[in-house]
Amino acid sequence: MNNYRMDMELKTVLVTGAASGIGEACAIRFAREGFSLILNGRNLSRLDALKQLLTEKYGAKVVLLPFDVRDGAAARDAIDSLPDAWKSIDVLINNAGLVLGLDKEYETAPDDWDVMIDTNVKGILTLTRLVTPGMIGRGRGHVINIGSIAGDAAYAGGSVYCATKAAVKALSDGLRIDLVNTPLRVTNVKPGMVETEFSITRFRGDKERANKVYAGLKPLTGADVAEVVMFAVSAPPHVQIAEVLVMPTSQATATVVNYEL
Ligand code: NDP
Ligand code: 8X3
Repeated sequence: MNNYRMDMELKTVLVTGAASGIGEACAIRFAREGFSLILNGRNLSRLDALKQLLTEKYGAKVVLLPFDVRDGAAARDAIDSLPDAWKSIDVLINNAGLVLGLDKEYETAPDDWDVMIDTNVKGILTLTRLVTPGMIGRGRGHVINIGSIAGDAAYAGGSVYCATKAAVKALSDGLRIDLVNTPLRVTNVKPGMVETEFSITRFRGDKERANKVYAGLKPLTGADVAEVVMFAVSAPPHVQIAEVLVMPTSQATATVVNYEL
């Protein structure tokens, strides 16, 4: 997997939710490959620290674009504010996303529906709407949506989150159809269990409960997922990796996991 044949026309990547987890790992992976990086997130101090690391360690060019992906106007203003040299975004990684709680569908708080749907679904739509037309105009580009195994089948306590990730599959498939007469590519990367801050957010800051999710197995890391993203982006231009389901070896479905390793 390390022998990358990079299409050197792809030079600038925008990663949403880059301050931690899979997004941060993608930023590091793309910096290693020589990309210029536009990093979105909400935690400016974390983004600043990541920018410093990427600049010092990889000599990467980095622009920080802090905004909440749920805020369409802020997203538009942020993209408009990019210096001309940075406006040619070649790879869009729609990664920002989250789950809140493990509640039954009829007990999930409507405010939580809104946060998950607005971030995981409308956030992707917003960025895709802002960035894809430029890609079409330039005749090159790749949209990576970070979906989930949760989009393939619902699990107990996951109704709303699973619905958002099923929506990510539909949005990815629909966009691929809409772009079929262009050189652009669309990839839906669907990870299983990845140890990031995902479960800490799910359990509203309860790290002990979050740690138990991954105890007794070897979960994926953000870097494992970033490697899959890079594989898709570095495929020859005529090869479109449409969808990838990637999970730990000790996981078979969202709910069938061997905790004895
Ligand atoms: P993390 O919690 O580590 O990272 C999520 C990132 O998204 C955070 O940096 C967070 O920033 C950011 N984010 C959340 N909401 C917004 C917002 N409204 N605007 C901008 N940034 C936002 O978790 P992961 O890295 O695991 O999650 C990344 C993606 O991977 C998500 O889409 C998730 O659904 C998906 N995924 C994760 C799996 C896992 O097991 N971990 C498995 C399958 C898919 P902030 O600190 O500001 O909240
Ligand atoms: C994250 C994977 O199965 O915990 O999308 O929902 S799962």
